[in-house]
Amino acid sequence: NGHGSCVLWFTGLSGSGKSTLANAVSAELYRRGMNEYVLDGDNIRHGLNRDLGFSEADRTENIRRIGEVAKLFVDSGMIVATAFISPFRSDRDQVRALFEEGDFIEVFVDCPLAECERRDPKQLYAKARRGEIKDFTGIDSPYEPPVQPEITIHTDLLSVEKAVEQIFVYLYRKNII
Ligand code: GGZ
Repeated sequence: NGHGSCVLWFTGLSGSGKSTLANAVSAELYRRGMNEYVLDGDNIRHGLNRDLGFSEADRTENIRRIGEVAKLFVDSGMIVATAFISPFRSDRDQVRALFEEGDFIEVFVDCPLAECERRDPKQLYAKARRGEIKDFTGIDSPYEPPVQPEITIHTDLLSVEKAVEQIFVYLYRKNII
């Protein structure tokens, strides 16, 4: 769009590293004096979207609203990083359609389920396996990986620093920063 704003749309399983990466990229952008912001569960699911749960319909509405908010940020000239599972390909494609070509950058945070489950920082996978949480992504709710993401990050193989570098290489190459 010529003024260096875009959305970095991180998608991947719970525990794959979306929030960690979104926050690390955002911190580096800030360090370089750029206008950046992170949308994640903390500031969206606890606020604007606190009426939504994890049914298929609620996830779709969650992503739709986040897409609209991300668009407002991009219109205002910011680089916005979003960190949501966004498990459904059609939902992500509908968000993509809100943006000009090149402004929507889908970042697939590709980490094997087994590794996410091994990390399990909040013990949510363990709860899902015991049936204490229903419709948990990767266990009894689907995750549809992107077909042609702009960026794929293998967080089981890369340090956070290397992953951030990979994203910055992309942003440079596309003249966004
Ligand atoms: C997936 C769930 C669920 C279910 C609660 N399925 O690891 P977390 O805790 O911090 O990240 C997960 C977060 C997912 O919310 P999103 O808004 O990203 O999901 S979506 O894009 O699908 O709408 C997890 C927690 O919420 N969580 N229940 N059933 N994740």
